[in-house]
Amino acid sequence: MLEYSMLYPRTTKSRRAVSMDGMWKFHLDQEEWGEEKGFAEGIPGKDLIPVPASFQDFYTGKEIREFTGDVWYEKDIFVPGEWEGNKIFIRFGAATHRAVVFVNGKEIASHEGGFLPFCADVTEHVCYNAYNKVVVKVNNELTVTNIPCGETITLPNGRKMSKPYFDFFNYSGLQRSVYLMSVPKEYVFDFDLDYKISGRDAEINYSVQTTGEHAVEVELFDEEGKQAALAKGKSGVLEVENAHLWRVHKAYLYRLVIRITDGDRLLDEYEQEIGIRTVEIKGTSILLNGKPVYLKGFGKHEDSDIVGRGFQIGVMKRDFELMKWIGANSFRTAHYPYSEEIYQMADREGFLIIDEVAAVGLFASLMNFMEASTGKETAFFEKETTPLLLKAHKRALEELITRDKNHPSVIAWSLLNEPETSSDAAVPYFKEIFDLAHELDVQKRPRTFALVMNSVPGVCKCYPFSDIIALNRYYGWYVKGGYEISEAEVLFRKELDAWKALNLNKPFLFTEYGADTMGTEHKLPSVMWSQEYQEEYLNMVNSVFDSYDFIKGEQVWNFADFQTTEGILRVNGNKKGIFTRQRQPKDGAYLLRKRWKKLPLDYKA
Ligand code: GCB
Repeated sequence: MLEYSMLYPRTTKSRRAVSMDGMWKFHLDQEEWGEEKGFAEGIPGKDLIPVPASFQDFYTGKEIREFTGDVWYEKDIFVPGEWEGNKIFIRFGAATHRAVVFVNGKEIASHEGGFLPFCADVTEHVCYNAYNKVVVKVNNELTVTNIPCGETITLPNGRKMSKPYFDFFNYSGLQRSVYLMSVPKEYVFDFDLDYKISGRDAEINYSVQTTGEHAVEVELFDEEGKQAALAKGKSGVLEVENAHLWRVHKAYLYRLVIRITDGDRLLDEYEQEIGIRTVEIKGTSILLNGKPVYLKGFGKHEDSDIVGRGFQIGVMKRDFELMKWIGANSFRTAHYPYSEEIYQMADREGFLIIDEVAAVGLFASLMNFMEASTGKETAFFEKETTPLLLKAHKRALEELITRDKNHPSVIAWSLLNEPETSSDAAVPYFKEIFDLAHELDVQKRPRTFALVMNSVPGVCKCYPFSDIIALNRYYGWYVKGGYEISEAEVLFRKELDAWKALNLNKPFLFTEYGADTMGTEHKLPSVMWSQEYQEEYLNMVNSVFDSYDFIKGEQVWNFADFQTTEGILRVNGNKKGIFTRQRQPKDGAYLLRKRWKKLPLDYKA
């Protein structure tokens, strides 16, 4: 069991959550002497930086943008006297990729993994009714023993540099909100929900974990604020008559209130919006509330100008408006768990999420997606360090499922992106990961992983683990692009025919396909990188999708242009966006809009 609660921080009758977002003191530890120089007690300099944000794109010096190593953050926080007697936590939405937290000079907590929350229990270390110094050391080095995978090299000038095994910039820092929290000694730690729909009614099987033994009650309110169900006990059933189901683009959210009581006394209260819906795979269908859905949408990134991967509430709003405009109903959180606020918004807007853990770069190559296109085979899982990677991966998966399991929008778990799947050593690794996801999720949501170009029938040893077969394919871009596109189509269909021949009786989904396109480039006749070519490419793949009944969804790569490491393959970033990085449409957006507005939700049912 996790040692701290993953519940989203909220102020309720019994809890307080105070935002620590804003300007923090900031210092890059170029000399690597932070510990020795006592930064834990206070960092040097006067530089201030916003939290949440990636630190990289604010400054004008390249050595800051490319900095690899430890960066230090500091903030003084006032802890109210009336909180004494409660548990006091500092909760980080994420610290990329690892962090150590110090309070008043003392090391309190550390966390590995850059895209999931953690809490530092500071109860015994703060001074009440006084300011307390919070210092955080954040490290952004990439390794092959943690996810996402990559390397850290040292240049001849002595500077370290990140070499990601993945195609997005290694943005880092305190990229999500930080909260100071007060919760009662006996508090709601976690809860699970599972749904059963029978006719017009629904049953919610629940179980609540608390840190004590007092009585628990659970109450459900509808959108009008009327009580819809009430149950007592740490586990039980909420019976909801005439249940309003959570549906695609027609989300109905109930408010679940969990209380711990001691007679008439309220010990703790926690609440969260939930949606009643079921998810199931039957044959080649993805069923939501028993009805088939066809997924239309995107692989995304958390990425925008200036703040990098930092959570930006305005960018989130714009992204949802664009996704609605274009007729999308789903997205994959490529290639890491996103900020919690994005899942809350998807719950509200009725979007379907394939929730991905940060297991990307599990392929021995600096550009896995490129080398895999050439058919290169590697044995990533045969390294001596693989057991360490597996441990970190399992831990991240546990945190992910614990954090996100109660979002109605989350309909599937993506457990890896483009791993190596051709060696025997991959198989036991996959088994552990897939079994763990099943064990942790009471709803037993479908599990998947995104298959790289060379993971094809006859080569891939791991697709049998997937409940949904998710393909990342670039016929017409990395394979036979431009004037050779007609051959790309032939090869594409040939591969799909080979999958079809296997008769897997499972849904297939395209989790990636796309063509780099400069938002500024028009060319008649088309050339690769022009907007005209993106349209030609999309028309080709769409006609392939329409020819196979077992393909139950299309998520184009990518929603928007995004930053990557510089290099000869990328023009200041990956340009496969249907929208620019500034969230304006390229021509392909209008093409997809026309298609997606027309395709019914139960397309190919
Ligand atoms: C992929 C990767 C994604 C890349 C994309 C591309 O297969 O999963 O991270 O950005 O290809 O554009 O090459």
